[in-house]
Amino acid sequence: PTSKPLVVVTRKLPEAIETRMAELFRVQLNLDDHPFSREDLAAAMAEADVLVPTVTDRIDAAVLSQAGPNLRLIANFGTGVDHIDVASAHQRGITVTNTPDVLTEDTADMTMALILAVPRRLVEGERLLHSGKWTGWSPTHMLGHRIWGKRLGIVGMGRIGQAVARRARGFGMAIHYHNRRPVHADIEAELEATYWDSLDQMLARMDVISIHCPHTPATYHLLSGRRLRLLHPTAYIVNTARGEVIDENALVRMLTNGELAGAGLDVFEHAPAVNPKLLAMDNVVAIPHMGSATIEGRIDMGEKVLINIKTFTDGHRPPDRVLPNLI
Ligand code: 8YV
Repeated sequence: PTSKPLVVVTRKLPEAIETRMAELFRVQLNLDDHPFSREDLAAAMAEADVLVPTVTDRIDAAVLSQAGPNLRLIANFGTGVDHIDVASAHQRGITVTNTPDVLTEDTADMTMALILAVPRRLVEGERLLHSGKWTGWSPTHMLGHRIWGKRLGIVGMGRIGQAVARRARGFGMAIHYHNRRPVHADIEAELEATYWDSLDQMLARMDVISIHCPHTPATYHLLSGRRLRLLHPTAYIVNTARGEVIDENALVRMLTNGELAGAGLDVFEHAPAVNPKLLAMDNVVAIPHMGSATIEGRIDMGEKVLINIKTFTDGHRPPDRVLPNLI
């Protein structure tokens, strides 16, 4: 038989996944986990049969133009593919796959943690205790806002949005959502969710907004300055999707001016750069893209990558193909 395909992996993956990958394929691993430069990426593209990138690799048309004749599959380690020019890849006959489903529940958990943490001032309280300045309980000390009985507006009711809705219902929130289309009537009934065709109208009526749409040309700055101003000054905003969906400068301005109650952010428009103003605000909880960061989840993601590569290199259609017209 012909020699095994060469799989180039751009970041360090869980040990068990790398071991299995090395059994199945010829591999070029990144054992010290250095982020790939544009040159590293171009070299990998030129050599590989299969590339396994992550969200930290920008695979645009210029990088894709460096692809060698053997590159047939980009098996992304992650669900979001906004860092990959899927249409250009497709034109070059390169298949793209991702790792959906396995990180839905973990990301929804982290979202719920932020939905609780910001209104209830969890991190602020922890900082106070650590500072040694706590002088004891008082009836009016460190009061936050309850989330029970409040309206949660979900922007993007896909897998993660629905998983957040399920959790939020358990916490007594009323579920509202905006999506390109309403979800299936059974799901709407199960979640007692209210569909808003108009994002603007929904924003004006919510207590908490949580972002769960992908970043695409259509959702870039979907939460523009104009739309953010539709929110109540008492509203909170949470983003575990992609930083680019919110106009971050407008968000910072509004938080600074007290036009919003607070924000819980896992993602940033210019990550890993984070606007220092966000870090200085007590009513902002900012974490470094940890939404899906569980040991179990990373192994599940790696297994998905393995299955996608194996089915593809065996000549079959991989389960998690990303088609350009679906983005
Ligand atoms: C991953 C993510 O950590 O899957 C995604 O879209 O944003 C993260 O959960 C990252 O993408 C890995 O490439």
